[in-house]
Amino acid sequence: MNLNELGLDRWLTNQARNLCQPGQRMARVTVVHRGWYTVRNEEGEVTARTTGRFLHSTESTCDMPCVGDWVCVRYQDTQNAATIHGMLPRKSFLRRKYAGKRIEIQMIAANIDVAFIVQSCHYDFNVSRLERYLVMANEGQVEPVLILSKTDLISADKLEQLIAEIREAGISTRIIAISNVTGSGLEQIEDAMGAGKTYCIVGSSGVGKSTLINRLIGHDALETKAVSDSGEGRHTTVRRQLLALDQGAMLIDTPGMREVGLLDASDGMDDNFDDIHELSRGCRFSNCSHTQEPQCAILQAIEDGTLQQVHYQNYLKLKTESESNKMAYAVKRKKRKS
Ligand SMILES: Nc1nc2c(ncn2[C@@H]2O[C@H](COP(=O)(O)OP(=O)(O)OP(=O)(O)O)[C@@H](O)[C@H]2O)c(=O)[nH]1
Ligand SMILES: [Mg+2]
Ligand SMILES: [Zn+2]
Repeated sequence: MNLNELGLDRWLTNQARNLCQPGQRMARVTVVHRGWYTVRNEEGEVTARTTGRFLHSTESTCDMPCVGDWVCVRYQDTQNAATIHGMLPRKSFLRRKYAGKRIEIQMIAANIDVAFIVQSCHYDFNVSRLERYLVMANEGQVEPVLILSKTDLISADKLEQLIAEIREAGISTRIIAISNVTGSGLEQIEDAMGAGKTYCIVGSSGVGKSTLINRLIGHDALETKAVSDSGEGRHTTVRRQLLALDQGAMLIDTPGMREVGLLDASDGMDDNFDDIHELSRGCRFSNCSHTQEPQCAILQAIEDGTLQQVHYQNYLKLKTESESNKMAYAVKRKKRKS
């Protein structure tokens, strides 16, 4: 595979010009291990470690390479190991707040063209959670596509109902309904994928992300495991990994996410909730909190039934969460610096 087939484009090449020193070559991170990386270039994959100087130049976990990143590496004489000296700016990314109490940004993947956001029709389905993923994708300049998996476990009527629920929430994102068991919908996913483009699959544990990749690759490249009836996932996939398909696209498998916490995602919020954003221009007061003010266009729209209450509540919830995490993060970084 040449570097363009690995996803390198003109923008990234221009970035590399200022960054990669003589003797260094470009490579793409395909796996992040604890303390080391697998990187790939036109000749194949090798093990790589960051140099001390590179480590020293990083300020937060976000500055460390993640899967999908492009890095400047120096290959050792033997050609089977390399050192990472620099990292290119990211064209796009997926990131979230770490799960649990930790107030820190966790990178999921970088330089992604499309996020396949997978929810299972069976137990996992949740429109508010879908909206979180959409905010995450919008924030990182990644095009989202929704995948409803395990359609073999529900009736056609039920599937229609789920899709209607998504549309009623004002989500116009493309939806592909699939079954890894019957194979239905898989050709739509194949058609949606282009050579040299990178696709990242995200969603809860047990929804069939790795199974989908195996089906697209045509053999069991990734481990998958049955889930209990209640849908409790087992977190079978434990690392993010970039794989290349024969047809030329690249796919990143990710471990199931329990939480999609938002931290400083205001751009993603505006994009995803553009209906609310648009409506709010009609409020009488420019600083309207849309809770009790007179002549509030949002409250009016809810009353008229043109804006769904749940959609608006979710907006408020995500906005508050994103902003309060942002503040906590800023305080934490300030403390660390001093
Ligand atoms: N009925 C049905 N089962 C499926 C489908 N896709 C996957 N499964 C099953 O669901 C279970 C979980 O699949 P995985 O592919 O391991 O799920 P995952 O999303 O990769 O899970 P994590 O790696 O834990 O994040 C396996 O037993 C699969 O065989 C589907 O379309 N229909
Ligand atoms: Mg998996
Ligand atoms: Zn208002």
